[in-house]
Amino acid sequence: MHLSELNERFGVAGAVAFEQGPGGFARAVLTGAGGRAAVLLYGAHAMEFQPDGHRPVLWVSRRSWLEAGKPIRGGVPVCWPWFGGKGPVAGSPLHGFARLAEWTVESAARLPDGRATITLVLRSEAVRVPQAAAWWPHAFELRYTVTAGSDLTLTLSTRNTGNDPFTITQALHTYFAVSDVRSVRVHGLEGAEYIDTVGPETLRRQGPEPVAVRAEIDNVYRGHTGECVLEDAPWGRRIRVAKSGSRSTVVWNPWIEKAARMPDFGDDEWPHMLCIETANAGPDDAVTIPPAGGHDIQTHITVEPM
Ligand code: TA6
Repeated sequence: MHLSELNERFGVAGAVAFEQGPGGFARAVLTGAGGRAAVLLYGAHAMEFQPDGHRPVLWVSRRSWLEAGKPIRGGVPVCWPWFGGKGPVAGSPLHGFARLAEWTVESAARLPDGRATITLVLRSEAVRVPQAAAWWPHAFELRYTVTAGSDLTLTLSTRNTGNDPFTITQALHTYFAVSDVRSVRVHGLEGAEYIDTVGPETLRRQGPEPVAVRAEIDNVYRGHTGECVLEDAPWGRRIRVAKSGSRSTVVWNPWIEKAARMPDFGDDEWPHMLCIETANAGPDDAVTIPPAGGHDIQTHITVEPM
């Protein structure tokens, strides 16, 4: 749908507007009371969130691909119907295909509390990602609601519209902008069991201290349903990451060598981001959805001064 038609059908004066975004992708700009956000229709990819009076909250690589069919490095990738490289067949894309698909707008509004909201939809019959139906021969309907004000709420609803159950893993793979990843701490994971996926997968347990980053980190905290707090003292802010419908949290920073190996990640960018991902990363927390059943996963991001 062209931008003019999107604005005519779904635009909300002062709250929701559609414009051409990076890479030429159509994007919705949400202007709520207390903050703004931007989300591409491509991949339902949230690219920006900025509460009034704060620095940008999401990070996007300056080297990110911005082409249909390629993943965007940064923002909030919607990882579905599988997390990581656990696709059903060899060669299926990392973190699933929902982030590679063109979503459509279902509704947009200004809420009574002043937040701006948009709901995007992806139905199995409308997926134009080559081979998606071969990777994932199930009928489904996804709804993704982005609501922005001084906080940001992202909700991914999966519905099984077919006749057989299917099992998903998933993540809202949020890339947070930080002053310097070596100076931040992540609270809320103390004592949690996690799989360290750097090198051979190793089961470990977080001590009583908050998570600090001193090297490449790629931890899948299992059975974790609570809130994380990203404390960024140099920038004088705390970012709260609350969630629901998620039983794992992933913390990732590629550090020096891995960043240098990634063509869509600037060699000098690794100190400025940290992923805290609201996930069901599997296999212990994979979600089986029966016909006509559904599952919602939500992340709720708020920023406060330290
Ligand atoms: O969530 C961590 C991770 O699986 C890392 O191992 C790394 O591969 C990263 O995701 C890549 O995520 P992206 O969404 O940028 O493709």
